[in-house]
Amino acid sequence: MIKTRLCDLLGIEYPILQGGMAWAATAELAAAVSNAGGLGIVGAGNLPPELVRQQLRRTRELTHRPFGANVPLFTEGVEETLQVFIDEKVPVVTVGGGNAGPYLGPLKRAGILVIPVVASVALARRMTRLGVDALIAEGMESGGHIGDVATLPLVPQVVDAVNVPVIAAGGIADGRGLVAALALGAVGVQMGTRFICTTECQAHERYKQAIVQAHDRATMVTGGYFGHPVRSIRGPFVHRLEELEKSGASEQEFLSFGTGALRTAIVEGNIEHGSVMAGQCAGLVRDIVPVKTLMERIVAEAEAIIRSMAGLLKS
Ligand code: TUI
Repeated sequence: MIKTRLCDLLGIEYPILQGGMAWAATAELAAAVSNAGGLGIVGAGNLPPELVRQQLRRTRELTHRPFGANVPLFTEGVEETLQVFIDEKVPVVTVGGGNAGPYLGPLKRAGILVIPVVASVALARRMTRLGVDALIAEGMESGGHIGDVATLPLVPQVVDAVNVPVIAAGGIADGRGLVAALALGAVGVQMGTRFICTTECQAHERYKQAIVQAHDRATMVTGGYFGHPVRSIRGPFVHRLEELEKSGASEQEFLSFGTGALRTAIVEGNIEHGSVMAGQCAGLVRDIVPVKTLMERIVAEAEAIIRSMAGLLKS
């Protein structure tokens, strides 16, 4: 059994969080992850507040265990969404995509555990000074909106810089990734891409298949020129974005082309005209399994690795 202080902090069995992916991280997925001993997280990005409330209530119906909610700070109406988290007494809130500083006070006063996502040591330090409960250090191997430092160097630098528990994210999809994260000083992992390929995830079958069929170099980053780098699986939509970027399109033109594209791919299954956001670990994902099977597999693999590594120590 792998236990870390993250398990005590969050009241969970395994040190595994599920990323709060907009449109993909619904109540069904979050509850399945929490019921399997991890921390399921409802993704509220781009959802109207009433739908967020409904999703949170549905999660509570499906699990009695702790769960979380996530909203990217760059989304419209973020304050309203955070108020719904407070009203619905969500136990844990993760926030990424910017500086969470201005939003921490109300969440903390409501007794919520707040875990910002950071992509740099500087922001990690700033967040810690403001009194966060833990941090997610997310490397640029991740899908969707990313920073520019990879997980392997980012996590230990954040661990060295702060005195709160650090959760590693980006490029992690199996027991090997979990052990690697613990070796870097993290107290647990957050996985997004891997959890899309589960039976409980409501993403369209074509989106899941795009991940299963992806190889090591299947993803690419667009939007870096405009300061909004996003990683997704290569395809017609991403190549059009790349052309727009190269042709010197305005930021407005670029962003309007992308609006709604994630929903188009995840909900409608239109992976030609939609944005198939996924991390570099898509190449490691080979099957679609129930969440419980996946969690047990990851933990068993990690335990076996830790045991076998102990054998490397020769006296
Ligand atoms: O938030 C994410 N990843 C996401 S959110 C998302 S939703 C969406 N995207 C596009 C269109 C519509 C919906 C898809 N992927 N990850 C957390 C994350 N945060 N990654 C990187 C960061 C980050 C980057 C810079 C956090 C803070 C930051 O700080 C800037 C500063 O002020 O220092």
